[in-house]
Amino acid sequence: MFEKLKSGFKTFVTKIKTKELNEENLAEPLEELKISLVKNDVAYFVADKIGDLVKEKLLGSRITRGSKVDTFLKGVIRDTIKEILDESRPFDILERVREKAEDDEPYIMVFLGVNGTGKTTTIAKLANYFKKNKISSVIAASDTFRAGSIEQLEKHARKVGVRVIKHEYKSDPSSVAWDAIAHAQARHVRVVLVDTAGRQVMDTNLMREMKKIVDVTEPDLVVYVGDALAGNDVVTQVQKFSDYVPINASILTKIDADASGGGALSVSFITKKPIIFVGTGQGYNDIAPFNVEWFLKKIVDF
Ligand SMILES: Nc1nc2c(ncn2[C@@H]2O[C@H](COP(=O)(O)OP(=O)(O)OP(=O)(O)O)[C@@H](O)[C@H]2O)c(=O)[nH]1
Ligand SMILES: [Mg+2]
Repeated sequence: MFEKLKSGFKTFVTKIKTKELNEENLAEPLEELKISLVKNDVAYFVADKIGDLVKEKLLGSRITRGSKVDTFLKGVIRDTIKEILDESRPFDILERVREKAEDDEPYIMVFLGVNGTGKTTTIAKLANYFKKNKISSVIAASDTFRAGSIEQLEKHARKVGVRVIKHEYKSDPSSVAWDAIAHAQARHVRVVLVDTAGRQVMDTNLMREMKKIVDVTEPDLVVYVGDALAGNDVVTQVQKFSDYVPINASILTKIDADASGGGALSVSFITKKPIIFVGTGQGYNDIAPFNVEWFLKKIVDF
């Protein structure tokens, strides 16, 4: 995962051999770096921003005599990525859940996204993750739209060992979510995970339905689930979904199959909201909390 993004940074570092850096000798390597970022799903203006930050940092400091050029360059890249991912946005889901639990209220999460991004699988993974952390959860089968969705969700839930609250197909997804919340409140279940149907932005009926789910449930967290393989499109999708509901966080799935890796940078920078988890495979344990150090290890560790 992320090999291509890493190789773009690596090429940049190997290209620069001198300690005497100036506008002139940086121009070409920087241009190449930007091109490689854009080719690997970093949105154009985010790539530009990265280029500017790297340049500013390189020109603004001197490489001391004893230090190696490549170590210095890697440090600059790390600092730049940290700035783009904005470390001021760390997010600890377990802590948030525990805070609500102190008031004996469930932590409500609604998962949204276009078709097939991995919402239902991610919910099963998170139910499993909470279970491992001794936190109870219940899932609302609020995708009452797609044929087979409820059975698919029940199958996952059975394997993970969590309860699903469901109604009939075609019933109102908000009312399913509402029942799941009532269930959680009555039984002191700590998290409600609301599965919703995949939808396209052009489908205004489904988009309005989504808004209703969020209005009715008043979730603690609205999570956009994006498929890393969709690259730059994920950014466009999140932005369009945000026209209807406030998105508080993202989860990027299928990063195990994503050699480019730029999506994470773009989504985080453009939404100004944290990426809280990444999906790393199809199994229930294939989910990892996303944080800056973890990401840096993948892309600047060469
Ligand atoms: N490799 C890989 N596959 C994943 C990951 N997450 C989900 N998938 C696969 O993606 C496919 C779609 O997953 P679903 O969870 O059904 O997606 P969805 O968003 O609920 O789909 P709809 O409800 O139809 O919109 C399944 O085959 C999953 O196994 C991941 O992190 N890595
Ligand atoms: Mg689904």
